[in-house]
Amino acid sequence: MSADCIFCKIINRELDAEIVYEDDKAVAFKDINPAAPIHILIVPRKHIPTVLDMEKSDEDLMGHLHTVANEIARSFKIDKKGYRIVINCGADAGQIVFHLHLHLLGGRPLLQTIAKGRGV
Ligand code: DGP
Repeated sequence: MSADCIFCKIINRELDAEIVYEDDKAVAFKDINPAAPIHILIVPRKHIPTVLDMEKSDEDLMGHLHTVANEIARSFKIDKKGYRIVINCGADAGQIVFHLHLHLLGGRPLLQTIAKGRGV
């Protein structure tokens, strides 16, 4: 838990968000500024600022976050048509919230670019 982190506050129910999934290791909620019809953020309960800060002991956790993303893709019925999972790391990637998160994007054809943003 980091006192100033908005995602920690969402995890701890101090800030509202539309939570779509949670378990003992992860929480997932709708992005406040969706870039696609389905845009879900999957976050670990553990406060890890960026993917660069993950430790060897976080490897299972990172795998779990991907399993959760796949489960959510199935539940939102975008698994057959396809979806994108994005992790932004640092300023040049456009990371604005420094609590590690996966973006799950789908529900429309996504441009053939690795960039996030309005053009995903
Ligand atoms: P990134 O650029 O990877 O750090 O993306 C952070 C995302 O978090 C961005 O798409 C908008 C979203 N976001 C920021 N603040 C909030 C919030 O308070 N609630 C929710 N649900 N999403 C937020």
